Amino acid sequence: MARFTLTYFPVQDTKRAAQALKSEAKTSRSPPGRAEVIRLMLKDQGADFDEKVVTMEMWKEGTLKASCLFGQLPMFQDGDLTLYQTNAIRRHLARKLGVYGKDQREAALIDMMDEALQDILNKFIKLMFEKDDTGKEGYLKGLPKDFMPFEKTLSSNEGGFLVGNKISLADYALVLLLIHHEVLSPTFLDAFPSLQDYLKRMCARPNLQAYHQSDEFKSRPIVPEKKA
Ligand SMILES: N[C@@H](CCC(=O)N[C@@H](CS)C(=O)NCC(=O)O)C(=O)O
Repeated sequence: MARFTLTYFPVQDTKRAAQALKSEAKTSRSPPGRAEVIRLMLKDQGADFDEKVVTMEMWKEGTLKASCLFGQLPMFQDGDLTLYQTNAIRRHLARKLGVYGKDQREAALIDMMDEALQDILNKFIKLMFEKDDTGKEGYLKGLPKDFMPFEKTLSSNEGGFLVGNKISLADYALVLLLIHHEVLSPTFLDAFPSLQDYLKRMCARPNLQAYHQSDEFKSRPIVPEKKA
C-alpha cells in the first residue's frame, strides 16, 4: 500500500482559532481539528503515514495555497492521488482501509451515522471557540438528545459497533466525540450505559489504546482547560 501523507493546519493556526486564542479561552490547548478522525483511522489500522504541518507563515507565502485545488487544506496524498475536502479524504481512506462497511447498505448507514456525528462535532467546535463559558450549560443540556440515537443503536446492534460487526469510519468519529465530551463533562456518559461500555471496548483496541495514551495524543488539543 502506498504511504499516505496528510498536510494540514494545526487548529491554532486557523484564523478562527487565532481569534479564540486571543480571547478568554486562551490556553495552551485548543479544540480538535476535523482531521483528527483521519489520524485515528490510520493509527488504529496500523497504516504508515506522514504528517506535514503547515504554519500560517508558510501559507501566507502563497505557493502552497496556489497549488491546492480549492486553495485550502487539508490535503491528503495516497501515492499519486491527491485529495482535498475533509469528507472526501475520510471516506476514501475508510474505503481503502476496509472500514466502510461490507456492502452498499452498510456504507449508507455509516454515512448517515457519520453525518449525524459531524453535526455534533460542529456544535462542539463552535462551543470550544466561544469567547466565554456562557454556552456550556445549554450545550450540556442538549447532550442526551444528541447522543441518545447512538446509545439506542449500540444497545440494539449485537455486532458491538455502530454498523454491522466490524469497526467503521462512523465508530472512529463516535469514539473521538466521546473522548472529547468526557473531558468536557466527566459524568456525561453516566446516562448512557451502552456508550460507556462501547468506549471502554474501543479504547482497549491495542493500536487505539496506544495512540490514546501517547504523548502525541495528549499533546494534541482536546478541550481548552477553561472549558473542561
Ligand atoms: N470544505 C473544506 C474546508 C477546508 C477549510 O476550511 N480549510 C481551511 C483550514 S481548516 C483553510 O485551508 N483555510 C485557509 C484558507 O482558506 O486560505 C474541507 O472540509 O476540507
